Amino acid sequence: MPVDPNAGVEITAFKWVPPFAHGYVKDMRIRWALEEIATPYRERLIGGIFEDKASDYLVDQPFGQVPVYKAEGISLFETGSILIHLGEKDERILPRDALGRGRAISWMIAALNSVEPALSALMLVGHAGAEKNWADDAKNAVRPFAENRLEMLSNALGTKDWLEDRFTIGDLVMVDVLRTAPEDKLVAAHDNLVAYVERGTSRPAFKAAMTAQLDAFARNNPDIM
Ligand SMILES: N[C@@H](CCC(=O)N[C@@H](CS)C(=O)NCC(=O)O)C(=O)O
Repeated sequence: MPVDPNAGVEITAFKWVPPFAHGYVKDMRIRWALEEIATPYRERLIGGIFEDKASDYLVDQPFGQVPVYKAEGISLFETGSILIHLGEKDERILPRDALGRGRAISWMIAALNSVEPALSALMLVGHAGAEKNWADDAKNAVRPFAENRLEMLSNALGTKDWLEDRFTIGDLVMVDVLRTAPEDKLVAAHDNLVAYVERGTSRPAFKAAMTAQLDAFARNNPDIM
């Protein structure tokens, strides 16, 4: 279990988020990667998701978001950038050969840039449009876009265990994106994607990361857990 208050690596996370977000805040992706490479880290917990962020935090993360990663005099924001950095340190999550490395990064960017936006659009319409008369029209407009992305992803994965020939940061982010899909029937329409998410979230490193995020909320919000 690599959470260690004396560790040289620091990541930021929120002290509090609404219960529906427990286990889904994006520091999960960094916790998961650090577990995969057995690297201890300490947590720096910042104000809750709806609180104003201290202006000094904006130096570390210009948008006031989590996570931020700090170690060895380096401060990084954006999960994708942090994951490449960690991958460069440890081949367990990023192959050393140029092709393998490039393909893993391609898949990670595909997860962040091609798949997640389609799912986020649907989720945002769902939240913003709750009980509004335009919500169904908006969802109907956005949903085929998300469905198409998942269909193409399912075809690319085929019968493989992982997107390439082994687990990489590309799978780590893709699995995390898919498990947060806003509507059950989206991923569930593809047996291979369901199995892929199950495969990823069954990894001991994912489970340890989940435990660590939930523990941090429980420790800091004992009254509302
Ligand atoms: N593109 C950023 C997104 C990070 C992100 O969305 N963080 C959320 C928590 S899951 C956050 O901090 N939300 C609060 C906000 O945007 O003000 C990354 O990948 O690091």
